[in-house]
Amino acid sequence: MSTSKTKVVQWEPADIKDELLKKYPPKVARKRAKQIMINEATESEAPPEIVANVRTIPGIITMRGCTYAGCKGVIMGPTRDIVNITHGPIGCGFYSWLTRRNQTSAGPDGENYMPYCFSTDMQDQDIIFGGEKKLEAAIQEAYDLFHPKGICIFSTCPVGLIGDDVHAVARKMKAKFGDCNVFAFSCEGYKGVSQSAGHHIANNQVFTHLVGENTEPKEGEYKINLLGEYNIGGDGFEIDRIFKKCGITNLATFSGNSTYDQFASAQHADLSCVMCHRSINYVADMLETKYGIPWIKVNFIGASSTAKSLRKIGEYFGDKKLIEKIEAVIAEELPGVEAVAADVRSRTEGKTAMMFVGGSRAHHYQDLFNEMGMKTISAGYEFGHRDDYEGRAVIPDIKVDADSRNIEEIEVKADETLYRERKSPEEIKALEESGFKFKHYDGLNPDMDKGTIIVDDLNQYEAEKLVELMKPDLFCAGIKEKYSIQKLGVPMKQLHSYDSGGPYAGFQGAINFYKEIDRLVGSKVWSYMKAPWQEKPELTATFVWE
Ligand code: CFM
Repeated sequence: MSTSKTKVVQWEPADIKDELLKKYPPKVARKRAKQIMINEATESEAPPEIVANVRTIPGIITMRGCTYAGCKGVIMGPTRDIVNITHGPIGCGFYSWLTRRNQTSAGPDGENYMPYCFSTDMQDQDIIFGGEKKLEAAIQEAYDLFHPKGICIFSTCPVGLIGDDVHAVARKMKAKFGDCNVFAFSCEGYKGVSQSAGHHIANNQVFTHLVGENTEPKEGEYKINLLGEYNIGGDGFEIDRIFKKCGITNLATFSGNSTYDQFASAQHADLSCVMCHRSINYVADMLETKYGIPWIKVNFIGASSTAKSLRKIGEYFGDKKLIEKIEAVIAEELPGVEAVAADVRSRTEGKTAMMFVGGSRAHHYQDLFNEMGMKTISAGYEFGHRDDYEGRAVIPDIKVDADSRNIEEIEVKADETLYRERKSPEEIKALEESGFKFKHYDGLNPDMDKGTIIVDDLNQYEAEKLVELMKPDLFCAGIKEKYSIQKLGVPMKQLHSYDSGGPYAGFQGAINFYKEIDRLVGSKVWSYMKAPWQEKPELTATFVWE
């Protein structure tokens, strides 16, 4: 494998696809071919169909995580004042303990259980005789020690296999305590094809057991909820700083730096702003159906996207005072960001990046790279669905398979007492006629150039092959990919945990990002490195027959 950084220009996208598939047995190649596409989408044409959100082929080293990770780690993990108990062997709890860099502020009450790792630590005998008693004891112990507002129970794979009824235990304990909301999640790791199923399971339960509980009205002007922002590396702090400056009241973030009460009060907001639609768009729909809160898509990754999203919020409320304030904030913040962008651009212009992250960042981060003059030549999601690639309009055409049917869709209807119309149908219509889009997001494909390579559920082998063939100046993914990519001589940036950096959202975040990427793509250190097997590529061995 070459570590030279010269670009290989002779590769056509179709050749690259063939190269990626060449090593596979025919059946595997046929399956993967439907998840590797040469982008043909343009803004005017419908993007071609991609196969997404299907099981990873056994034997392939996927980048994906499990359903438990999506439920416990992603959605519920960032809420500080709920005790999250993993019901299962200790490894699941341990490896989901503070590994996602979702930051939190302990708040004035200091009620913060995030530094703790709660687990029932199941042993062989619990698997054989059942773990419900142990779970009950763990819930009791957590209650006695902390008296939290809420306790959540997360099922790991063995719990589903042996059939412990976690929901019955939760109901029993909730009734016993009277002042602590206990509920459980059937989020066994194998439950869905990826962590995406875990998001859905978590959000359904939060919506059923928590949202709407606090009926006391909330103070503040221009009340919104921010859905799908998880405060990785402090992103949520930066977004909240900007909201505050604009005079926008963010009642509840789902779920970065959130509290029990934020979820419980979310129905008081007048607008839901959806950041990572992959993990939560159905909650925005449910909030609208049940409480009458309209929703819009926002993106605070990238300075221009941040400005655009703020303006969209201003337009929705339609209040002159807010619109002027937002313009003043943009006028104050943007020039500083643009100055840094212009400076780094002199070095980063024309450089290339690849991005294989989760279910929304592989799209959102392209805005930041565009601002630096960098091109994304290949990208994809680990667990995105077709709408994340092709846009929300394809949702009615998405085939429901056995795996997606496995994840409950909850039915909601307008709440008799809490439903309140935020805008009249005429007001909504007038906004839409002026080009304002509710409930809408575009996919990744139409935003990428023709001929770029889009790969769903990229795996270890394909990642290395892509890097070897296309030699990007930067590769973005997660910790599992980091070192193998660096060993190929290419700088690697983690876009899940941000390595140790961040925030990258909002205006200040964009500055952080430009500077860091400038340093990374300007550094030659990885290309000087040779792994031992690159110097002596072959190990020889012989069979000894006796
Ligand atoms: Fe949404 Fe996320 Fe993402 Fe996601 Fe994630 Fe994450 Fe992600 Mo890692 S909720 S889909 S499950 S933006 S943990 S904060 S970085 S894969 S792209």
